[in-house]
Amino acid sequence: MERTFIMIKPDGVQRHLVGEIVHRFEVKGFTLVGLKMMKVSRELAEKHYDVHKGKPFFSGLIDFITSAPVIAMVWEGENVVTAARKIIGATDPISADPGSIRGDFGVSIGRNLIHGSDAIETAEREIALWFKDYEQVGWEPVRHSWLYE
Ligand code: D4T
Repeated sequence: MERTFIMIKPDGVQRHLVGEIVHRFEVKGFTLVGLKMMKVSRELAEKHYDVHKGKPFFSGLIDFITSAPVIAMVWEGENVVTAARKIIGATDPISADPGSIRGDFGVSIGRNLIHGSDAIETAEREIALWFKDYEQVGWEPVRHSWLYE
Protein backbone atom coordinates (compact mmCIF):
# COMPACT_ATOMS: atom_id res chain seq x y z
CA MET A 1 0.00 0.00 0.00
CA GLU A 2 1.26 3.48 -0.90
CA ARG A 3 2.63 5.77 1.80
CA THR A 4 3.34 9.50 1.90
CA PHE A 5 5.19 11.88 4.18
CA ILE A 6 3.13 14.72 5.67
CA MET A 7 4.45 17.42 7.99
CA ILE A 8 2.41 20.00 9.87
CA LYS A 9 4.72 23.02 9.81
CA PRO A 10 5.43 25.30 12.82
CA ASP A 11 2.57 27.67 11.89
CA GLY A 12 0.08 24.79 11.91
CA VAL A 13 1.26 23.77 15.38
CA GLN A 14 1.32 27.37 16.70
CA ARG A 15 -2.17 28.00 15.35
CA HIS A 16 -3.51 24.86 17.08
CA LEU A 17 -4.59 23.26 13.81
CA VAL A 18 -3.03 19.83 14.49
CA GLY A 19 -6.33 18.09 15.32
CA GLU A 20 -8.16 19.70 12.39
CA ILE A 21 -5.45 18.68 9.94
CA VAL A 22 -5.10 15.09 11.19
CA HIS A 23 -8.91 14.79 11.09
CA ARG A 24 -9.03 15.66 7.39
CA PHE A 25 -6.74 12.77 6.46
CA GLU A 26 -8.56 10.35 8.78
CA VAL A 27 -12.07 11.09 7.52
CA LYS A 28 -10.98 10.97 3.89
CA GLY A 29 -10.06 7.33 4.47
CA PHE A 30 -6.31 7.27 4.98
CA THR A 31 -4.49 5.38 7.71
CA LEU A 32 -1.97 6.95 10.07
CA VAL A 33 1.08 4.69 10.36
CA GLY A 34 3.61 7.09 11.88
CA LEU A 35 3.45 10.30 13.93
CA LYS A 36 5.90 12.29 16.02
CA MET A 37 6.31 15.83 17.28
CA MET A 38 9.79 17.22 16.92
CA LYS A 39 11.90 20.36 16.78
CA VAL A 40 13.66 20.12 13.42
CA SER A 41 17.43 20.59 13.24
CA ARG A 42 18.87 22.87 10.54
CA GLU A 43 20.67 19.82 9.15
CA LEU A 44 17.43 17.86 8.67
CA ALA A 45 15.57 20.93 7.32
CA GLU A 46 18.32 21.58 4.77
CA LYS A 47 18.32 17.93 3.66
CA HIS A 48 14.54 17.91 3.35
CA TYR A 49 14.49 21.11 1.24
CA ASP A 50 17.68 20.25 -0.66
CA VAL A 51 16.03 20.94 -4.06
CA HIS A 52 15.45 24.57 -3.06
CA LYS A 53 19.06 25.27 -2.01
CA GLY A 54 20.23 28.53 -3.63
CA LYS A 55 16.71 29.93 -4.14
CA PRO A 56 15.93 33.34 -2.59
CA PHE A 57 13.41 31.92 -0.12
CA PHE A 58 15.67 29.07 1.08
CA SER A 59 17.20 30.60 4.23
CA GLY A 60 13.84 32.05 5.35
CA LEU A 61 12.26 28.65 4.80
CA ILE A 62 14.90 26.91 6.94
CA ASP A 63 14.53 29.56 9.69
CA PHE A 64 10.77 29.04 9.63
CA ILE A 65 10.79 25.22 9.68
CA THR A 66 13.24 25.18 12.60
CA SER A 67 11.45 27.94 14.57
CA ALA A 68 8.94 25.79 16.50
CA PRO A 69 7.91 22.13 16.65
CA VAL A 70 6.44 20.28 13.69
CA ILE A 71 4.30 17.14 13.48
CA ALA A 72 5.86 14.57 11.15
CA MET A 73 3.54 11.85 9.86
CA VAL A 74 3.32 8.91 7.50
CA TRP A 75 -0.09 8.22 5.97
CA GLU A 76 -1.07 5.11 4.03
CA GLY A 77 -3.72 4.34 1.42
CA GLU A 78 -4.34 3.82 -2.29
CA ASN A 79 -3.06 6.82 -4.27
CA VAL A 80 -2.36 8.64 -1.02
CA VAL A 81 0.46 10.77 -2.50
CA THR A 82 -1.78 12.41 -5.10
CA ALA A 83 -4.81 12.58 -2.82
CA ALA A 84 -2.84 14.21 -0.02
CA ARG A 85 -1.62 16.97 -2.35
CA LYS A 86 -5.28 17.70 -3.16
CA ILE A 87 -6.26 17.73 0.52
CA ILE A 88 -3.35 20.13 1.14
CA GLY A 89 -3.98 22.48 -1.82
CA ALA A 90 -1.73 24.67 -3.97
CA THR A 91 1.60 25.94 -2.57
CA ASP A 92 0.33 29.55 -2.31
CA PRO A 93 -2.68 29.51 0.02
CA ILE A 94 -4.25 32.43 -1.86
CA SER A 95 -4.45 30.24 -4.98
CA ALA A 96 -5.40 27.09 -3.07
CA ASP A 97 -8.99 25.91 -3.53
CA PRO A 98 -11.42 26.46 -0.66
CA GLY A 99 -11.90 23.08 1.02
CA SER A 100 -8.18 22.36 0.95
CA ILE A 101 -6.11 22.89 4.11
CA ARG A 102 -4.10 25.79 2.68
CA GLY A 103 -7.23 27.21 1.00
CA ASP A 104 -9.17 27.19 4.26
CA PHE A 105 -6.51 28.29 6.74
CA GLY A 106 -3.67 30.14 5.00
CA VAL A 107 -2.95 33.52 3.39
CA SER A 108 0.80 33.46 2.71
CA ILE A 109 3.17 31.17 0.77
CA GLY A 110 5.80 31.40 3.51
CA ARG A 111 3.25 30.21 6.09
CA ASN A 112 1.46 27.46 4.19
CA LEU A 113 0.88 25.19 7.16
CA ILE A 114 1.71 21.75 5.83
CA HIS A 115 4.01 19.77 3.59
CA GLY A 116 3.15 16.69 1.55
CA SER A 117 5.41 14.62 -0.71
CA ASP A 118 4.90 15.50 -4.38
CA ALA A 119 5.55 12.05 -5.93
CA ILE A 120 5.93 8.42 -4.91
CA GLU A 121 9.74 8.56 -5.22
CA THR A 122 9.85 11.76 -3.16
CA ALA A 123 7.66 10.12 -0.52
CA GLU A 124 10.08 7.19 -0.26
CA ARG A 125 13.05 9.55 0.12
CA GLU A 126 11.30 11.75 2.68
CA ILE A 127 9.93 8.87 4.78
CA ALA A 128 13.43 7.38 4.94
CA LEU A 129 14.82 10.79 5.92
CA TRP A 130 12.31 11.45 8.73
CA PHE A 131 11.32 8.02 10.06
CA LYS A 132 13.11 4.91 11.23
CA ASP A 133 11.46 1.63 10.19
CA TYR A 134 10.34 0.86 13.74
CA GLU A 135 8.60 4.26 13.97
CA GLN A 136 6.17 3.16 11.25
CA VAL A 137 3.39 0.89 12.45
CA GLY A 138 1.53 -1.08 9.80
CA TRP A 139 -1.95 -2.13 10.91
CA GLU A 140 -5.22 -3.29 9.34
CA PRO A 141 -8.09 -0.84 9.96
CA VAL A 142 -11.44 -2.63 10.39
CA ARG A 143 -13.15 -0.10 8.09
CA HIS A 144 -10.97 -1.21 5.16
CA SER A 145 -13.68 -3.15 3.28
CA TRP A 146 -16.02 -0.17 3.66
CA LEU A 147 -13.52 2.12 1.95
CA TYR A 148 -12.23 -0.09 -0.85
CA GLU A 149 -14.30 -2.25 -3.21
P1 D4T B 1 6.12 21.95 0.54
O1 D4T B 1 7.35 21.32 -0.08
O2 D4T B 1 6.40 22.73 1.75
O3 D4T B 1 5.03 20.94 0.69
O4 D4T B 1 5.52 22.94 -0.50
P2 D4T B 1 5.15 22.65 -1.99
O5 D4T B 1 5.66 21.30 -2.44
O6 D4T B 1 3.70 22.90 -2.16
O7 D4T B 1 5.95 23.79 -2.69
P3 D4T B 1 7.50 23.94 -2.99
O8 D4T B 1 8.23 22.65 -2.83
O9 D4T B 1 7.59 24.66 -4.30
O10 D4T B 1 7.99 24.97 -1.86
C1 D4T B 1 8.59 24.52 -0.68
C2 D4T B 1 8.25 25.49 0.44
O11 D4T B 1 8.90 26.73 0.24
C3 D4T B 1 8.03 27.80 0.56
N1 D4T B 1 8.12 28.80 -0.50
C4 D4T B 1 8.00 28.37 -1.77
C5 D4T B 1 8.30 30.11 -0.17
O12 D4T B 1 8.40 30.48 1.02
N2 D4T B 1 8.40 31.03 -1.18
C6 D4T B 1 8.30 30.66 -2.49
O13 D4T B 1 8.39 31.55 -3.38
C7 D4T B 1 8.08 29.29 -2.82
C8 D4T B 1 7.97 28.82 -4.25
C9 D4T B 1 6.72 27.17 0.66
C10 D4T B 1 6.83 25.85 0.52
